[in-house]
Amino acid sequence: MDKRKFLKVSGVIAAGSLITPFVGCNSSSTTETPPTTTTPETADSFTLPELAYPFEGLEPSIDRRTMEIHHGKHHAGYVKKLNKAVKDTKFANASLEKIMAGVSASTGDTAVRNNGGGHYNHSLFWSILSPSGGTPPSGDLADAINGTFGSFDKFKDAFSAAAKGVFGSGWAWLCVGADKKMFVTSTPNQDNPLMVNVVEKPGTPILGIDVWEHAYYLNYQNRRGDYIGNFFNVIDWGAVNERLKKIG
Ligand code: MN3
Repeated sequence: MDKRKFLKVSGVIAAGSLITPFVGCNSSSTTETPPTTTTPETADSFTLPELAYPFEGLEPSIDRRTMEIHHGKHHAGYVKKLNKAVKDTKFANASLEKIMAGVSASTGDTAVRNNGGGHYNHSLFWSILSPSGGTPPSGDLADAINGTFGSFDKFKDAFSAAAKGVFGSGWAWLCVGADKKMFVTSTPNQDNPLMVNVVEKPGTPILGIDVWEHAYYLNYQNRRGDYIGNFFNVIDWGAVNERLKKIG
């Protein structure tokens, strides 16, 4: 850099440094608080939903420590990574449902697929659990389950078998298909039946169980079957019925 150019550049820097204290003197609050104008592009679209019950509320079926880590670490991690993954992609500013419908099996979508699924699945999971759960379904939901599976016990067997049958990490689901028929299915990892480009049998999930080891290992270790059995003690069938009603 020649001397003349150097002086010109340093002159600009000097001018800039003179302006800053002047603004500070004029309005001290603007120098101490961060800018209030946050652009939508930099805002985190997805946030961790609060639980409607305390961490210990689902005991003894699901223990407090598992809930703390599962919600506060695992789910929070999916939310954080999802916000990062959608940035500057075709999924930026899309709803979670649109993202689920849009992800493909291509490697370019992997981060959005895994973390978007993680956020959707856990949000559903917390919402269908309740400390006062466990009372078997009634009304239209009971009729639909009985009509599809023959009885509530037969549904329970089918759902439990699907949950036990997940090899490694994944989820089992009670879904409603586009034909309005109920079915039980399972998905690996953080996939779910809303991912029409990914799963074999798409549908809208109304009940789901997380069978990743992080969902039960502290309390149940390798006894996944016991965890699945006790999961039925805390299912909020009213919340499941609300999800069924929304499908119409
Ligand atoms: Mn989980």
